[in-house]
Amino acid sequence: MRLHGAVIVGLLCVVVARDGGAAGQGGAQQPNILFFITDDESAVERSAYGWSKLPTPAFDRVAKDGVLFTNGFTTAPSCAPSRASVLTGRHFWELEQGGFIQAFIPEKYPTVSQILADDGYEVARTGKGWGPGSHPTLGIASESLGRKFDRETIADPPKGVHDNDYAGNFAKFLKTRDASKPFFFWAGVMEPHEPSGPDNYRLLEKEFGVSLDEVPLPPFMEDTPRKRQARANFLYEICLADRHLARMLASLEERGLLENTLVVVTADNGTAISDGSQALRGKASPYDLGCHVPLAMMWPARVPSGRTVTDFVSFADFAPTFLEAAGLDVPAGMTGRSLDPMLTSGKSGRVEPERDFMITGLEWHGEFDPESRSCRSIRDDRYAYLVRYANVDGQGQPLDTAALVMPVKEELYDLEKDPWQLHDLASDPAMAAAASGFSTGHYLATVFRQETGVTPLKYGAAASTGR
Ligand SMILES: [Ca+2]
Repeated sequence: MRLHGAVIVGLLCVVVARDGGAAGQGGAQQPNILFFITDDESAVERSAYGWSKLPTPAFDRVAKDGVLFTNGFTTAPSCAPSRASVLTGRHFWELEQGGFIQAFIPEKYPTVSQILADDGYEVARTGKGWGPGSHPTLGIASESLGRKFDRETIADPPKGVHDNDYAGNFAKFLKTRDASKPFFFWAGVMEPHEPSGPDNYRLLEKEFGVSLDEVPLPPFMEDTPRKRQARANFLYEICLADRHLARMLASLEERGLLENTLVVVTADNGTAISDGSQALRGKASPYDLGCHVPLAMMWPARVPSGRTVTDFVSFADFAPTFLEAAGLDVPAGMTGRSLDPMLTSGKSGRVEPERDFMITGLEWHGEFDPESRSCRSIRDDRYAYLVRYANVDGQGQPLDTAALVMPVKEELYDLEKDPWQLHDLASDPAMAAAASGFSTGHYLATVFRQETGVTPLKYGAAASTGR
């Protein structure tokens, strides 16, 4: 019987240490870690994934000199729970208040940044750290990411673009850091989060050579000049973010630090597509546009380059990866699983066969009754299945606590035929019969229910014990 790797780690309390743990005690040189995370960007926006033609050469370089992940997923399509998973190595549903936006991460959950700092790493950040949170004094705050480097600014930035010179701040950090220590630097780029400047589509063409007619529109969007402009205004900021990444890589190179730095490039959650009734297809939705994010990693000293890996990789896997890379023990409570064996394997394709599915979901994204975005989703190479659950009954009255986990709607998509998840097959009788045979069916009845507390309505019902 196959089990999710995260479950195995959680049950057996596996303690991981590379090279016998010597790296943490002065053996092999501990790597630096640069974690570069943009705000609100789906994987498809990057040309490396084949749909968009947007030039992001720095991201492409990281992929070429390291590994491109084709199935990188945030745990939740929302800023704070997504970032909380990165820091704690847990899925959002394991973090109590940390699973919500505008709440806090309870202090009992150790963060990778604090563990690294305790081991002697210099921890610092620029831009957006963990957040947004409304009660940071009750739990961790952005300060858990060490010293802030935000003073370097860009004079007269384009409209909608923050004036933080992220790359300049990283260079400042490199100049002033204690060179005897390895570092963990969190580059929290606040682009391409909306609002975007209204005329930046002109800059996209002028500076990056992408004209309006080359801007790709998801097929559910109406193709109008105004919407093309809005998309281009947004995409421009991705190019700007990539320019910062290029400068950061150059700064590392100039100082001879690139060789032993683990560089991770990703985005916290998917693209916010403002398209009226279709707005939930991206950010804050359980679809790929909400959860499937760009992901590339390089570490020249240790990770063979030029590979494309199809394993399903979660944001909960980052913290164990960073700790193992540093030769440190992974706390038993971290349910993510280190990517270090995969990174160092030299293999492409599906490296670890058990990484053949992903569970994501959301509790809340600031909406108010009666709207509910609460959902859980499971996705494998072929199918995506999701359940939504309500926070009010049919009369608009709040449900009691027990009822809050009751699913009210399910959706099923065949990604091979319908990659944009536009044609819900959940009510198709033929699909229901076929679904019981696909690999996802197994997980719906076992791991999905165990990990998320939600019983699927149909496809997992036969094998579940009921609730
Ligand atoms: Ca975000």
